[in-house]
Amino acid sequence: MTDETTSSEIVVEPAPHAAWLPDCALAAPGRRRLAVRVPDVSEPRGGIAPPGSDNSREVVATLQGEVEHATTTHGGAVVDPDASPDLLLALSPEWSAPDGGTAPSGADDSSSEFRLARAGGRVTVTAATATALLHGWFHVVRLGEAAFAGPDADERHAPALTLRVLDHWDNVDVHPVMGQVERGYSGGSIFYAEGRVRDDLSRVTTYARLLAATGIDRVCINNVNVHAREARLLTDDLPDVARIAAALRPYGVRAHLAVSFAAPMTLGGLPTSDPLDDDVRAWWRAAADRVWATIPDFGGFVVKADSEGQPGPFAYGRDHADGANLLADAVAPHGGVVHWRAFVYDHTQDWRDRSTDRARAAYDHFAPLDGRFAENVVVQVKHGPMDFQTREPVSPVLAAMPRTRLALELQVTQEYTGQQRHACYLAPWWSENLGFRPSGEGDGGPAVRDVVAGRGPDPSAAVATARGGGIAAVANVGDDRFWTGHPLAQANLYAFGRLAWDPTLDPAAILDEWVGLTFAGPDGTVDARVREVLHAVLDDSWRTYESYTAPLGVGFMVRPGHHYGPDVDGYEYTPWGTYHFADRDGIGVDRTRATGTGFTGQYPAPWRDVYEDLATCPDELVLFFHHVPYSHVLHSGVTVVQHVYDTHFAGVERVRDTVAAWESLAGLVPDDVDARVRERLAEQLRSATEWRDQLNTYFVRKSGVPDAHGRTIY
Ligand code: GCW
Repeated sequence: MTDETTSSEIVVEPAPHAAWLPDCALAAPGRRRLAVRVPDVSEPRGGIAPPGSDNSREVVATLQGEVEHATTTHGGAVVDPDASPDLLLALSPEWSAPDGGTAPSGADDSSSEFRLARAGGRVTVTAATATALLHGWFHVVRLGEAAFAGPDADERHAPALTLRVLDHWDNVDVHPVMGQVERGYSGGSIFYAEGRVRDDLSRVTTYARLLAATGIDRVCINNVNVHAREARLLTDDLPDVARIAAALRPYGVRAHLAVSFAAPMTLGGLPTSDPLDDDVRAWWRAAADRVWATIPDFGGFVVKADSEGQPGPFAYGRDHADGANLLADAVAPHGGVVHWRAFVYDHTQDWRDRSTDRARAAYDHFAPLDGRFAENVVVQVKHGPMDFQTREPVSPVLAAMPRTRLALELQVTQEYTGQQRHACYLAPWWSENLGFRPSGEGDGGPAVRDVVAGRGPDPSAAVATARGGGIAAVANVGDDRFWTGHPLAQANLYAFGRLAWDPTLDPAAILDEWVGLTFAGPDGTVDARVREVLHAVLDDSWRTYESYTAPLGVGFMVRPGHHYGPDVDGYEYTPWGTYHFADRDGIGVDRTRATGTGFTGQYPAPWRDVYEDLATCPDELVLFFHHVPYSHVLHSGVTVVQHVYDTHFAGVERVRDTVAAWESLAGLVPDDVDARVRERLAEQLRSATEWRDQLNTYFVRKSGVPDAHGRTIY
């Protein structure tokens, strides 16, 4: 604001949307008698407790504020803990979880555990740490009346996954191509504006509150593509990073930073970033010491190295274990963790070369390194071998490194799934990935959700003790009033948090919770029609999106660069390694051992054989693994080309049904939400129609095979 600004020019921004924590959602506990019992809290290190023992006054104060707010809003009261409250929230540092022994760096799930006991309609939540107690409070909020109804109970709740992280691809400076938030579809960054950390970070605290209500407790605050400006967050801008950490802290959320492997040179002036160089090691140690001196509860570093132009250990003839262990050594004295991404591949591939297969890259680089990573390194693996596509097989890396802490990486931001213009509820897709069993679907062996919890096939003792590497996801949040651009994309953020806490949850049940909270009326309940329509709109929306975009697991076919909308050959003759190889006879990528790239051989049995053989390869992945004629008959009984026509026509009809279903809610949902969703649905219908027509036209022209039903194709 300048001196000349007059009051008439002051623009009052509407408050951010309440998402899943509108006041109405607090009705059940808010109209009761609530109490918080807190022992004397010692305050080591200026009020910030060391990692794993976060009984800080700050989180306790947050909890007291939450309880106060709920009761003031809904007519209940905060009472003395000894006055028989309806809900007692008791912080009890000596209360320990049954399996609460010692855990190495980054493994703090026992400190996240809470107990919920109900006796005669009175509820007591007990936890050893303030953050766990806060999670217990939000658990009660989520249950609503059901928390107090029902038979007596005594339950323990702990997250299945120790490390639950959201990665923000936010830039400090607006990047000339990628903008303020890389692959962001929700406006600007909540952390940065005008080339620096925002002065007003109150929205970051509101964000932390939303995350705490889902169970997320770690956030990486900058893009893994670390540009020159962003690199300085590690050094010059540390005081500003500390302000962000302080804004997250009241809700028990810890900050992490993405760092550049070249930092010893670009920031430190050293002649090298060689991970085995003594000066480089000393530089990183000093950098980490400074970070933790400034932010004692800092979480750790995230690294994208030797990938898409980011610097890494390959420049020095070193491997990724050398690189990761360099940083691990620096953060270890502080209990820090290093998330090292396995997204390493050659992005300057020759499209003429059919022997190089991008899908193979992560396994080829990382599987041989199993057992060499330090215990505070988490290797973060994208769920699929390519790149967050609508459909891919599960990455074979997740089945290949039993002696390494592995994290599953998901993408909440909808880069390839409609960019928050299309309604696409991703929990069913994530759930499929989490439930995939490397040793075969039928055998009841460990699933991916077990692998990342340190309970995969034959984990090493170190991995089991650390309870694996957990889960991470690229966030979909910005400074948009609805947080996520499309108001219904909030459901994805909510669902990610809930699946990170309990990966066995049913996606439809998670959606039901989200609807119950987000659309709660004044009495805390939701109109049955609203509930029904939101399920109709979202439950199968990922499959609907799949049906009108790239078919049968082949992937991409998007506009290069921004990745929105159809462009079948957009990437076909580029260096990015994402091809479909369509010709007049057929389409798909031959990744078999017999005649193709051999990628199927990266899977353990039975998958290596299931995928290898056309007779057993699942339809939805057939073009990922095989190059087949258009006339190839799928297990579903139709040919590949007819499948393309059928699904694309049907997909657009389903979007039309979605629009009609949503419009039937007029007057039952808030006007601003309604208006924004309608605008997005109109674009989804336009875009789905464009996808249908381009895909169908491409296939009919390439193959010469007409649609069996004679529908319009151009
Ligand atoms: O999907 C690709 C994105 C890049 C991103 C990269 C990654 C941050 O198109 O924008 O870069 O993945 O995951 O590192």
